[in-house]
Amino acid sequence: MTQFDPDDHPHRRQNLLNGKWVLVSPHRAKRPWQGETGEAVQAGGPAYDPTCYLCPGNLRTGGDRNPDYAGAFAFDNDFPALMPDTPAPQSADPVFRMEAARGTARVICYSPDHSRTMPQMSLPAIRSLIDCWADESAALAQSFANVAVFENKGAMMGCSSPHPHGQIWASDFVPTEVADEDREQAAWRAARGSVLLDEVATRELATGDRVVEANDHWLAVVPWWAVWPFEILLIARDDVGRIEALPDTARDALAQILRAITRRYDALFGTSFPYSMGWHQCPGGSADPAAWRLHAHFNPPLLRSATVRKFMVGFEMFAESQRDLTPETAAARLRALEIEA
Ligand code: H2U
Ligand code: ZN
Repeated sequence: MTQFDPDDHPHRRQNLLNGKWVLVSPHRAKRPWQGETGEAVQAGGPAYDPTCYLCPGNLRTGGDRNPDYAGAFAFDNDFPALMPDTPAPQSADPVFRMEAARGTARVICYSPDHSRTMPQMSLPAIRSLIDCWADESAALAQSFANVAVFENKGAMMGCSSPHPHGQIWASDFVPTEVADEDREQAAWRAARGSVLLDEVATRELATGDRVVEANDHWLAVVPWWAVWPFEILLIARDDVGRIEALPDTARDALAQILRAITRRYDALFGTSFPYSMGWHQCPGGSADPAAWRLHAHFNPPLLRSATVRKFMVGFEMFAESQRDLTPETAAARLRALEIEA
């Protein structure tokens, strides 16, 4: 029997944040690199688009007019998935289970500039977005158990407009992914007495194998358990569980690392890199708020070029997530790119 080699032999890794496993099949990544290039999506174009629903001064589909905003700007989604005053369903059937779902949805324009996505925004402009996230998160937490801050970027990820924007869905229930992470982080602290993501950060910094970017307040890694080819986990190094708890210094450092991460992404395949990004923060009614560490997930679909994406089908859909490229190789490729600081 030959000795186990993580770069060659199929193995499984566990995501300690949600308990799920991923199958890593690294030998498959050794098949020849085709260097395939498709039609890359380039950012840019005019700073103002008179037909855009999100540009300053324009009319939205719901009939409201956007103000002449200067920094980040948040408004109530004209087509919210959740509403605060929905009646509760009545169902006692154990087969057809349902429960009430109430909440609210907001849209955040990242900047008045239609043409710039995060990697092209200035650091003060990204800081304005971070402050907007924090203010929205604090205000919505007054009324709702969970505040989900996220961004769909690029048409490939279902983003509906090139104008840089994200969303917030606040709910009176704790959604599945957050509930899983709440359970697993609480269980880790109960068993080991430490904060799970603090342990992860310490180890990742020590080995460096999966580190993409780091500063005094943040660490960006392709996590040990990454499912998407170039997935990134952005971990707060301060002991904070929520966005609004971030001190000024951590917010400035966050602007810096967000820009660096997204610049690396754009540089990887020479395209405006699509992803879905979401923050995870301690929900109301958490099993153990002290076990939480604020973090963001970047789940990008691209695998080999600006157009060749990873499909979560077949084995991934019916059995378990699977990847060919190891997280270590993905991190090394992202790290090796030349970007402007
Ligand atoms: P996505 O690009 O991630 O779909 O986000 C855009 C959101 O903006 C979407 O939820 C809302 C859509 O409902 N929207 C408005 O609320 N008003 C508009 O005029 C356009 C889009
Ligand atoms: Zn616009």
